[in-house]
Amino acid sequence: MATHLKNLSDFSHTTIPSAKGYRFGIVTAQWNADVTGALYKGAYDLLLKQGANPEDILSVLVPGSYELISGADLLLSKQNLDAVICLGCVIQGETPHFDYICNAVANGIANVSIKHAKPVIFGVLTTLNQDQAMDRAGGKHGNKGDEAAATAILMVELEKNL
Ligand code: RBF
Repeated sequence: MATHLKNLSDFSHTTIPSAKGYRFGIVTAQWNADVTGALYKGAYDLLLKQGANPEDILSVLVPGSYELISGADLLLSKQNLDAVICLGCVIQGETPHFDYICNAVANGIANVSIKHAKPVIFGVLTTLNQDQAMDRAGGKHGNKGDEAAATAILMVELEKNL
């Protein structure tokens, strides 16, 4: 469903389980930091709201969205975590960088998830402009950070139940 029809912070269609006792990593890209800071706040607050302990949330920064891949890989290699949430914002510019970065990050995050057999969540906004990004970072379309954190909890719950 297109995000203009779906509020990213509306979970009325599903039940988000408790996150108590689960350990999460959050990797946040510093490019477009006003947007990614809002994504981080959304993700962190949702984990706490669902019962996660603050000491069970390990937060790190990386320079840009491209580095979310190695950031997530490092976290899962060096820490005992149940899931990693990757947060970034790639805004279309005048160069082909947008396509390269978006494709690399999407594929890279999927590969890290498969390598470690752990959920690695794609909480990356890919927008045409800053307004579209702000609309999805706590604006009129909700917060992609909330949605990424809810997805992480749901995937950890799935893994625990198998
Ligand atoms: N990183 C982002 O997270 N969002 C962006 O919109 C973004 N745009 C970029 C545009 C250009 C022209 C370049 C060179 C980099 C950009 N990056 C962006 C940074 C990228 O993810 C990575 O950190 C750097 O390319 C590493 O040198």
